[in-house]
Amino acid sequence: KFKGVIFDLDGVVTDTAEYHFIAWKDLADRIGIDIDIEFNETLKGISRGESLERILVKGNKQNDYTQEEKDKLLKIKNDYYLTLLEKLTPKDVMDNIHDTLEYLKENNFKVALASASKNAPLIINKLELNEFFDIIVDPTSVKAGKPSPDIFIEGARLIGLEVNECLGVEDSEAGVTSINDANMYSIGIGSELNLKHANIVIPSTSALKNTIISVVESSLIE
Ligand code: G16
Ligand code: MG
Repeated sequence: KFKGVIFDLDGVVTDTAEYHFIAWKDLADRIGIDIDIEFNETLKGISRGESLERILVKGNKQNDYTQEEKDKLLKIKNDYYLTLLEKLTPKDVMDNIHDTLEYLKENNFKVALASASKNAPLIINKLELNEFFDIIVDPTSVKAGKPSPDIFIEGARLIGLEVNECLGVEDSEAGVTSINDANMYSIGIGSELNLKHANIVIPSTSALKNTIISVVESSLIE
């Protein structure tokens, strides 16, 4: 039944969350807003523009900036983030992801990337994973970001599959909601506590390949 897998990027393929945090923290400091690592959790899977809105709300400064000023702030954040990405190498691919992608390729699964990040093509390049992805969804091509299902639905469309033929892999609460509302089978990576709405939760990517194999096999005998 399952013929495709649609991956989230940050927190699943590689851990860029820390780099996002360093860059957001620097920006927030500049405008006198204090953010901590716990607050950063709520930004996972959330687009760049929406993340800034949430930071401004946190500092009660949501009405202090024009769109033009916000665009400048977003550029400062992204420029810093890009310098941090320079350090990224294939060693930064998360545990078991390479094996999983190789398995999917050998078994003719379609594979898509559904990341909120506009930097996703650059990151996949630096990780040297291009050959494994049939498509990378352009997050600006869909109406609404995660938790809306749009990006996963678009991923399925671009690889030519029905949503119920796809598995989605996510580490964020918003992302799992996005997969579920796209009517796909969701695999959550992380804590049961945050991801209890996923069809199956595994604590880390280490068991991803075997989890995918067992989900695919049990769908065949149903
Ligand atoms: C990632 C991160 C988010 C980030 C978003 C946009 O989402 O988890 O924290 O805000 O991308 O990134 P950029 O500023 O590079 O466009 P995902 O969907 O890969 O988890
Ligand atoms: Mg993520």
